[in-house]
Amino acid sequence: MRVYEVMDGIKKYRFGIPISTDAIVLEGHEIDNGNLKYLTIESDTDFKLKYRMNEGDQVFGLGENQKGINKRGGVFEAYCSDDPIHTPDKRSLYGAHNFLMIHGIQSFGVFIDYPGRIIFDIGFNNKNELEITIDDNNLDLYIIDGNSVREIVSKFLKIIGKSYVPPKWAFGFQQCRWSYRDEQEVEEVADSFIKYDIPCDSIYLDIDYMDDFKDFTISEERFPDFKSFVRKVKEKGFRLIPIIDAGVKIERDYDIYEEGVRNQYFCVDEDGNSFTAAVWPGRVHFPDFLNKDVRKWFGEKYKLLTDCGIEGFWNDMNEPAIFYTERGLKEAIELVEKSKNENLNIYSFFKLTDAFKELSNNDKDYKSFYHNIDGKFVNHDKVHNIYGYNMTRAAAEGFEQIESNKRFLIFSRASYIGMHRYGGIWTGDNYSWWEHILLNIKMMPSLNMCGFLYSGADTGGFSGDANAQLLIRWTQFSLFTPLFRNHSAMGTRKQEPYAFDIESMDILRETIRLRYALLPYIYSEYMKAARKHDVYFAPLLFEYDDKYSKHVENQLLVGDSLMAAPVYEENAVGRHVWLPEEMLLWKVTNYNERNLEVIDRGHQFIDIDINEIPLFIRKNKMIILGKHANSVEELETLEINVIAFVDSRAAYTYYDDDGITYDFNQGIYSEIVIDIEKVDRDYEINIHNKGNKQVERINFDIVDMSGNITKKSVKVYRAK
Ligand code: MIG
Repeated sequence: MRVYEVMDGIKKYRFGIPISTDAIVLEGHEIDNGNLKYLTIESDTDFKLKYRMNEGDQVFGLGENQKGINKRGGVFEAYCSDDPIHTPDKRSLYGAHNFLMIHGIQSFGVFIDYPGRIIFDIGFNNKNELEITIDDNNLDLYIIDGNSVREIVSKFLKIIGKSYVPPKWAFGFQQCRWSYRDEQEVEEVADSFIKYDIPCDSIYLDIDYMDDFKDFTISEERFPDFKSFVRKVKEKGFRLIPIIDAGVKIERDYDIYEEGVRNQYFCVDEDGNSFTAAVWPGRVHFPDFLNKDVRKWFGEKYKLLTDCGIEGFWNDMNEPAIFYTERGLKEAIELVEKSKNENLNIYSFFKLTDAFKELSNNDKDYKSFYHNIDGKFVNHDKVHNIYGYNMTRAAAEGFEQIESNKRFLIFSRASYIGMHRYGGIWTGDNYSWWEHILLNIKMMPSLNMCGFLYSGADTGGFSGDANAQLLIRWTQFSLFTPLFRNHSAMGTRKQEPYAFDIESMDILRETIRLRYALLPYIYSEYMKAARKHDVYFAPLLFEYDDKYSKHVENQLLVGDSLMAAPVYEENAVGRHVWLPEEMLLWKVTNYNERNLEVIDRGHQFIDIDINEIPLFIRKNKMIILGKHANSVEELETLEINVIAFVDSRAAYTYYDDDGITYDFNQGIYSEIVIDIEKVDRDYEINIHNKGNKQVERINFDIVDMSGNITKKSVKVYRAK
């Protein structure tokens, strides 16, 4: 074992010869002291880390996973899985995010940088034991010290590098469905948003836009003149976002397939032949994204679509998902033949049905192919968790070649820490279940702790049928998530915001309008988090250390000023909220109205009708509000509004930039610092406009502890 100091308070322990994942951006230097303090490590051919948890210790992190924000009591497996049924017993979902924190008598963070399978037993087998097990002993272990979870997270976010930043329009509302199949269907969606006057920035193209599910092709039958169509839809105010799948169809004369074979760009089987599996198009090969030449080749292919005016993509099926392989199918069919005319009993019958259920995403298949990493052949199973990561990296590196200073929208289904620098993620195939709103709420801060800021769930649920109430409540939460997208599966009930009754549509319109009105705040908070190694969503305990705040899992801090307490239960007329201090409650039905109410510290039951969105503004904080528009680019921010809850003094830094380039990395952005101080019975307002943003006027609603509202309007002068 070799020990490195990565930065102050972070040590890396290197076991064996790990495969590089590029999760970490800081090298560090080797040191002598290998003291692992309170951890026990057993390592010869495999690896086991043990920690005896104290009573009351909490465990946070692990990104995209089931269960609570506090992971104690659970067992989890890092192995990117295409499993569309997210029931609480599932040990892995699409991402592998191996960072966790213990919060208790001793607080510290652990990151296991290892791209294969890892088991995290967090007091499942033995309630006080944390056990991390790997069937290998080549890995890097990072231990992160800090006095609070917030400090540990922020140190961790420093060593993994800054988050991906999407274009600002990607913070608008987005509409997806599997599938809007052809020009006519896409236009119908666009026209409906226009007709019903509901803001929306993008419409998605799922697999049916392709010709026979072939990556980087377009069905001529359904989209006869794609380029003009992209332009036409854009003129109506929408961007089209096509899907890209990991598997490349095996078909003679399909150029991507031919080039891949010719250059040996695909993963190979035991015999060195391109590995064959079946997904959408039937038989496919998998590009070997772990090979940088392959990344370059595949990344450049996105140009075929960007040349048609496309500015955003989603990368799917990149765990990679496998429907079946010939090996598996052959074995299953043989079993069917053998079972013909048999008197099947409980064992033989289940063996038969399991043979088919286990065809997809089978471990045997994942162990049967190889990557070429710098000339060395590595079994897929050992690097499974960085496959989707590198597909998305290929896309991001491609965009850099295509137009280096332009931000593209890109997000992925599979991921690993490190990928957050290249793109966002969505949380995969959830259901139209109320339980999945709550899961969505709990997952967001965990994802943020692992670096994934640009993320969100399929709002309204992917599988299953949503009713209007579920979609409304879900949208009322998703309006806070950076990726704000309604998506549903083939065969399910229509789920666009206008697909239900008029009253529900009116509520959804107001909800989406609130998102656009709040965008100055949402974008400002996102960008500050991305630039300063911080989170956007946090559990209450990041800011409050009273005994209840430590355990709240259904309220979240959104940026620095807001607390969200969404309704996630069917037919609820309100909900319980824990308030660690007085807060200003703004129940929004229409964001132009200011029905503001001070709520005392303590346990409160808040009435919340179906058309009400509760926003809690923290004490001595403020939010920035513009006016909605039907797309992000049309937002007007010459005049902005501030709602502030001021006991003594509140300050806010309102960040903005051009939203389309990376110029902010060169210091080209604006910050307006707003400072409100209570002086006698009045307020003194100071506005410091740094940078070149044009804001001419700020209108204030300042609320004091007794709920009295003071209105002010201040002219803003440009920076000299
Ligand atoms: O096996 O492209 O998660 O969002 O609509 C399903 C079709 C494949 C899975 C994605 C989902 C997408 C669907 N895809």
